[in-house]
Amino acid sequence: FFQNSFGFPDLNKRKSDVRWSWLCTKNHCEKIAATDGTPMQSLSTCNMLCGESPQIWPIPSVSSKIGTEAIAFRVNQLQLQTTVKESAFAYLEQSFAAFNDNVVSYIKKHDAALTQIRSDIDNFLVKISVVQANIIKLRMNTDESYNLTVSLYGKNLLASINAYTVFGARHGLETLSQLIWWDELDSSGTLRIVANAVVHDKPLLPYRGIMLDTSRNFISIPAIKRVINGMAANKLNVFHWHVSDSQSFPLEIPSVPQMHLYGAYQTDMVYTAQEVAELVEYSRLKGVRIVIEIDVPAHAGNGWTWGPQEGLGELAVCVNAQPWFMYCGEPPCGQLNPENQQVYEVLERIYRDIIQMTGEDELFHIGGDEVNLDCWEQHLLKNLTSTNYTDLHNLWGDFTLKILHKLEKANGGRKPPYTIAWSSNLSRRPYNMKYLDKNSIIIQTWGASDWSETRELISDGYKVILSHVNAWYLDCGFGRWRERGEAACDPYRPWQTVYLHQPWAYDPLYKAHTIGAEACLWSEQVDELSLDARLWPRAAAFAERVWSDPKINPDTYGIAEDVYTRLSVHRDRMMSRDLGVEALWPRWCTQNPG
Ligand code: CP6
Repeated sequence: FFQNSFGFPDLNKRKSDVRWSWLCTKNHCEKIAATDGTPMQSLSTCNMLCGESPQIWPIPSVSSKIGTEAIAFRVNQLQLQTTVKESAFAYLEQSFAAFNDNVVSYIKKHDAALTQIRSDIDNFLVKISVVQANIIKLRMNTDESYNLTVSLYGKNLLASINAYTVFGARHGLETLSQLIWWDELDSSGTLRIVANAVVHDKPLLPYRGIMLDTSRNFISIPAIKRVINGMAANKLNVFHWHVSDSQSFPLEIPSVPQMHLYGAYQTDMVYTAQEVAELVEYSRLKGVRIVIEIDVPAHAGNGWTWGPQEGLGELAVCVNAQPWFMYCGEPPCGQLNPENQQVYEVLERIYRDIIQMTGEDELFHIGGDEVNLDCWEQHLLKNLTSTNYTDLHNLWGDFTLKILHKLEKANGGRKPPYTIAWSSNLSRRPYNMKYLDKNSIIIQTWGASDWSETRELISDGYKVILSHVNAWYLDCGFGRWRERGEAACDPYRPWQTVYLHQPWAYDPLYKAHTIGAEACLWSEQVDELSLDARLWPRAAAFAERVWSDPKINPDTYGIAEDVYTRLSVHRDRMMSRDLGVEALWPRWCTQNPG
């Protein structure tokens, strides 16, 4: 595998191969004829993998041994066997149905595949055992590890998955689906699986998230379901839903209907509480939990403008303030009014409804980023008589303590065990110690990894979720265009940048305090047209980093040879599951594996 200085296969080194014609399936190619007249090779059914084995993504972190013999089978031979009962059984049944759908999606010639009768085996049993069958809700301490073995006993193929929880078992089924492929070289095409495999696998981090912003541009529930499907295919497990911002508030809060009535872009750009509850269940079955963030006190404008009309006074201030860059990170401005007690009452209702929708998850996100103190200074305090604050960070800190109290009330008098807040000036010294309890508040840091922010937090004893802007922000760059308030995708961070970011390499302290990592997609410049391609394959690259954390090899620009092969096969696999995934390179590179 040759690379030139662009980390790309070296075209010159491959010229000699171009004289061959190739017949390619997803996983391998055969040379069939040379342009110089060399006779055609026989095209007999390829019962062995031709040079490559199935490609697992993310790569198993403990060990994997994959055999080379390939067995033809039919979908209707797949059978689930488990002694697990009741709700865990219902979970496994549905995971198995999803697994079955994934396998069916690989079939290219449906007519042929459904009527074909040839199979190398008599049956294909998938045997699943789960130790802790009472756990059907994902938590930070949920064991997601699994062991998978595939073995052939005469004409019986057995895939065994052993896991502690149904969530580990579901990951095992994902891996099993990656040991299966469509073999086009067979006369009418067939599904194949390796006859032998042993995989031991477990994640590096318990929190492996994707954040999606649905405020700047609305993203429909079917599109969000595709995001969840992609997450499941990559063993990611937290969907952080940045549902509202100053631009729009598309979420129905049943006890405060004004929020979406005033805040949604259009009446059909609303997520009903019912739809959200269904999405939470849909996601649970795919091993993903949902964390909804209502960003406050900053990033709040539309949806918060109804106070005066309804007798509650100004809930948000400096909405649409000009010039915007004096008062907020991006237009339109808007920040909650900390002096209006109604703000806290409304927030308590919002929190109660969200906790209900998300099934009382142990994670809760309170936002807290990019507060602009000049907004409060200019648009609020000058009109007030009681300005006891000489340093407005303390006003911000008190606001935060009050909303944390409301959150606790809304959660039945208990603090959510993991309350997440964005890193900000409040999470920096000296304010962090005073306002953010390091035992219950997790800080999601987004400052670049070489900034002092994350390190300072860790040395102050905070647990962190890492979403560093310079690598794991999948939106459009932090360059000169954003600084000018312009929308432009420059610089675009390619999947390699995402893949090579390994913050725990900067400092040994990072590893012990990092409980999660998240790739963030802000939606100023994305809607459903480009959502999939903006996310994939980059979020897949992220997934391998936070599940397996493979070694970074400086000799190959950090990216080992197998990464290209595995990721391009994974891309094809995701595409057959109806996800849009951006191309990695010319198809020629896939068809001419070195
Ligand atoms: N919106 C919100 C944003 C950003 C943040 N919060 C953001 C800031 C800088 C960059 C990208 C996104 N658009 N609510 C920061 C957490 Cl480069």
